[in-house]
Amino acid sequence: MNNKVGLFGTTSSGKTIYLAVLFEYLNTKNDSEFILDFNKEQDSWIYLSNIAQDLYEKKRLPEPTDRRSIRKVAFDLQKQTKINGKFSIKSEFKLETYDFGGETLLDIFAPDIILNYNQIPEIPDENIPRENKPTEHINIKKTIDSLIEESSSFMFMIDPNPIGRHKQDRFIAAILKQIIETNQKKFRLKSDSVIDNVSLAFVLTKSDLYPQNQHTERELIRIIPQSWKRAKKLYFLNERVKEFYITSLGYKTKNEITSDGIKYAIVPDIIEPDNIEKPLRWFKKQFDEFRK
Ligand SMILES: Nc1nc2c(ncn2[C@@H]2O[C@H](COP(=O)(O)OP(=O)(O)OP(=O)(O)O)[C@@H](O)[C@H]2O)c(=O)[nH]1
Ligand SMILES: [Mg+2]
Repeated sequence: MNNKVGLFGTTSSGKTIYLAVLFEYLNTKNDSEFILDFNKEQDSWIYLSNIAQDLYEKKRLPEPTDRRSIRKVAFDLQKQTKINGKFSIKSEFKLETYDFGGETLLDIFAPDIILNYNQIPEIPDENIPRENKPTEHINIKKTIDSLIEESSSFMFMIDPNPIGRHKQDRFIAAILKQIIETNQKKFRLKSDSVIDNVSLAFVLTKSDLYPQNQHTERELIRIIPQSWKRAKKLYFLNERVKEFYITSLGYKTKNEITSDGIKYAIVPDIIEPDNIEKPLRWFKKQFDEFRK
């Protein structure tokens, strides 16, 4: 089992904020289990530190991730251990994930949307604002295909309050379908066989919106019934599918609604994320177990 994690979620599910908050949290929290190391991944560092700075200092939410952008976000997660009174640092695993614009993913995976990936407009390089420029020009669909092919773990960011509920379920179900087909092909499995070497973390985001109601599994069955069934009952080992709930911005977040009914967060003075390390700890356990 390799340690590449694919991160997916529909637009506005909280992918970018999660990555930026995780970055800040792991860099500043001394009691955290993990230490971040960006050895050779300078671009990821620049990308995340800019978003984190906007969020923590200017209290500004990130813009929706650009349609044409796929940002590789890669870092080492290391662990500090104390042996005979001496601290030493050991690399635990390398996490390589991607920050996609959820709109782009919808274009590719949600069939009712008119635009398909061939039609994503190519915008001349000089018209892309500098700060939004992808680090490299890549074929988005191909990149997603190879991410699915190469990853052993997937993190699905599930919005409790999605812009379109059916769309979110269909979208996650479509990605799961591709994960299933890719792995069945790769390991020459029969079409009804269970895939035993893929881990799936379903992460219910924005738990500050429903602080009283943390029956995560029940919520997932309600919000993404098709996807949950496909993951939990049909194609994957039960112990390799797990649900989490997190808040990146924290329980003190106030939320407002725009005139067209879209909920958005007011960045609180103090950002106190909850549970954001849990999926990572679980992935680490999965990698360790598989190595044995
Ligand atoms: N209440 C609350 N709202 C959140 C939280 N995280 C994200 N949001 C809200 O969700 C919106 C989208 O978050 P992003 O991280 O930009 O979402 P994304 O998945 O990167 O979206 P795309 O880039 O469009 O695919 C934010 O503008 C916030 O209003 C959270 O922890 N709590
Ligand atoms: Mg984003």
